[in-house]
Amino acid sequence: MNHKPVTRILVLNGPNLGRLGSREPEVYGSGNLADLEALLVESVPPGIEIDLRQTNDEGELIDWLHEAVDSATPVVLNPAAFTHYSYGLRDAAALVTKAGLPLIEVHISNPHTREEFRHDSVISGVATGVIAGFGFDSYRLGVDQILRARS
Ligand code: DHK
Repeated sequence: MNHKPVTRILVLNGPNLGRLGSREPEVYGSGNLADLEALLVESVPPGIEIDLRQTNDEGELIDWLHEAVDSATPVVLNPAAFTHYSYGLRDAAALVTKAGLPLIEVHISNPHTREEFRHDSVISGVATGVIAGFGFDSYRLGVDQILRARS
């Protein structure tokens, strides 16, 4: 396991999550990424940095997971649509957890109540845990769990 003290948490967001606030608000709520960042920053104790990022690019998301490994930084990951088919992202997520770092998969909605193609996650099998269906609180619960579990 990795015993570096937690000072920063990477909160990584996949495709189309940059449109939060205007994208299907009945599913994803009315808050945008800046609102999510503010919620998380205010929920963590002093000395913990929330490093929230979003990309529509699979390769960039994979690079950020490599960066998490190299810097021993825990991850909260909303893979968005990549959840359902990206084996490249899965392999990168496995690098994080095999390095002994937590990687919490989160979803704003509960994909199991939605279309069939959303029922499968190729990420869950290599994640530390999965939180879905609680809106932005899914992220907050993920961050809380990383902080509770730190040694
Ligand atoms: C976000 C997406 O963009 C979808 O592709 C996933 C996930 C669900 C969410 O609920 O956060 O299917």
